[in-house]
Parts: sequence; C-alpha cells; structure tokens
Amino acid sequence: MSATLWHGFDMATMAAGNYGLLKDAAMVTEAGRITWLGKAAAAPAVEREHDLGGGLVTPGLVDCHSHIVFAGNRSQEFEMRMQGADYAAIAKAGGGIVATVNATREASEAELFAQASKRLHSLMADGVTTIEIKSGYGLDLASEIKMLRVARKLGATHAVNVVTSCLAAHALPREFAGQDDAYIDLVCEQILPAVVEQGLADAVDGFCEGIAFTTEQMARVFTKAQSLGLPVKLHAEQLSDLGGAAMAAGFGALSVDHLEYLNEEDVKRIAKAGSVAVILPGAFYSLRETQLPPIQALRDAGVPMAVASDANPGSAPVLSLRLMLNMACVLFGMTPEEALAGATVHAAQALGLQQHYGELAVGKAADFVCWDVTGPADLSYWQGGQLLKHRIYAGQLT
Ligand code: DI6
Ligand code: FE
Repeated sequence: MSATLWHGFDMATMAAGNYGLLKDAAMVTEAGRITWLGKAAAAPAVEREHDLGGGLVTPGLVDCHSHIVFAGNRSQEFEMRMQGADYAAIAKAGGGIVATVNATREASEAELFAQASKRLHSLMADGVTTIEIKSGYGLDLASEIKMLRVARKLGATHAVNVVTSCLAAHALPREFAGQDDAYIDLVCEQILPAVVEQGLADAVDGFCEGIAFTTEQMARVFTKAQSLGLPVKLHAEQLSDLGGAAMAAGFGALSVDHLEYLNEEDVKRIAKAGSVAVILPGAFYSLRETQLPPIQALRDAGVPMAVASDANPGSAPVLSLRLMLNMACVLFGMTPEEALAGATVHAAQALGLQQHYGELAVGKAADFVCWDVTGPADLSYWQGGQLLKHRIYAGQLT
C-alpha cells in the first residue's frame, strides 16, 4: 500500500497528555499507521497527497466505557421520572435495568446489531474511532454471549476499533433473586470461561454497589478473570463508597469508573496501582447526582483521568462523547486539555491500548479527526453542533 501525505491543518498530538500543538502540520500514513509527522514545510515527498483544507487534527476519540448494545428504549421511564416518579419505584414496577434485560434477552442478534449500529454511527459521527462495548444486559450465558458477539460484529463491519468487556456481574437477574452468590458462581464457573474460550471478551468488568454486587463478590469474579488471563476494571463508588476502587486497584485494574464517592485514601491506592480513573459526567448529570468525583485529589495524585460516554439506556442516554468533554469541564472542573486527554490518550490507556491509539505519533494507528474549530478548547467548549470535518480511520477517509 502506498503512503499518503495529509496536510492543510494544525495538529494537537495529545502526546503525554498535552495538546502538543503544531501549526501548519502534516502527517504521512502507510498501511494504517503514522510513519511521519511534523511541520508541513519539512514533509517528505510521497506519491499521494491529501489537502484537508484547514482545521485542527486530533487523534480519533476513544470512548473507553459504553453499553451501546441493548434492546428497547427507556424514554418512557424518563417521562415518568420527569413527572416525579423515582428510579427505585420504576425498577420495582418491572422497569429499570430489568426492562432492558428482558428486551435484550428477547431480541435476536440481528435486531440487537441494528439498534446498536445506529448508536455507534452517532458516536462515530462525533469523532469516535475506538470504542469499548460492554455486555451486562443478558445476565445468562446465551444472552451475554449474544451481546458480545454483536459487539465483535460491530467492530468487524464499521470503521471503528471495538474492544469488549464482559459485564455479566452488572445486576442480579430475577431468576436468582435472593441468591447473589449463586449467580456469582454462574459468572465464574460458566459465563467467563465460555466467553474467554470463544474469544469474545478483552476484559472483565463489574458493578460494585449496594444495588449490585459487594466487593467480596467482585473480588471472586476478578480472581477468576485473572486466572483466565483477562484484565479487570470496575464500576465503583458511583452511588456510595464500598471500597470497590481500592479492591480493583489491588488487582491491578486497567480502570476504575464513576468514582463520585471515592475517598482520598483510595485515590492514593489507585495512583499506586497505575489504574486510570474513568470520569462519567453523563450519568452524574442524568441522575441529578450532587456528589462530585474528587478531581483535584486525582489530579494531585497524578492519576490519569479518562472521560467516557457510559452510553446506556438508563443512567446515560448519551450519543456524543464531545458533549461529555463539556460536562467534564463545566460540572467537574476539568480543564479542556484534561478533558481532551481524557477522550484520547488516557482513554486508550484505560483500555490497555496506549501503544496503538489515543495519540498522534510515529508508529501509532492512523486514526484521526479534522475538526472545524479555531483551537482544541473548542472541542470542550461547544455543546452540540457539527464540528467534525473529516474522519480518517486506519489511514482511510470514512
Ligand atoms: N451504572 C449505571 O448507572 C448503569 N449501570 C451501571 O453499572 C445503569 C444502567 C441502566 O440503568 O440500565
Ligand atoms: Fe457503565
């Protein structure tokens, strides 16, 4: 495959988590990789050239936490909640996560794929080139496998890198009511071995919370995941402080996610373990949460912070990662530079993929976006709008 010289733009490389601004930049790509970048005036001559006609090039965005594979829709519940119904009452009446599990179990693989594909297109149209997709609305062996197969198929058929996480420990399915430990047995003895055997999961996730699983139960799942050779990550301290993040850090977790109720001692444990803190402002916003995640403590401790969509039908009906950058700044006090690093270099690190994605540098994947903006802060500044001019995936305009 021949090399292409891309020029006609400024560039924010995001190397080492900084903007790394380069005016009048150029880049050479070949076989899906970046082989050269620098000032346009110093660019080597190659046979093919592409003038992007102005704008700012950044790494393609990395959404390191999503639940886009599910069936059904819970906008009716939103309507009810906005009229005063509370989340718990809706769940008791058969709504909430159970409603999504029912719909997902009933849906065919083709139906799940068609619905998820639309969500994926929205995220891609706003700059995403790598996305993590979780299972967790199946909660039985066949349905968890079905969700992960759909996620893999999305990656094989769309111009986006997909990595998967098995989130079988997301909620207790109804048929296991009152038998949490028996469900964790099923996850450890049947679901995880089967998804690993079929090559369907790149990591194992869980929901550690009063309404989900305890730290002890999640530690059992993680022990099993590690014995099967998979890295772990955790939804932790979203609604209360159970010490889940520190437990996950003890397993060398890739990331700990949500963290509104994280305490300062545990910030230090996360820093020591090298786990990424994944900040999810969409769920905070949609649930009208008031407890802020400890951003300053994470910053002081040098914990890399990622920002992700958490796209899901309940707490985060989010189809724009760029909007999450704005919320991370306005709601949580992150800087626009931190927010953009959170959706590029640090998000790639949260997936264990920092060698390939999240930065513009020689040897990295040629996944990048050319934005119609005056500078990188615009990406966190605007809420909505059409800023994406060109999207390049694996060295090809898409
Ligand atoms: N945290 C959440 O807020 C969601 N899952 C999770 O682990 C809720 C998902 C839903 O309501 O469907
Ligand atoms: Fe989530």
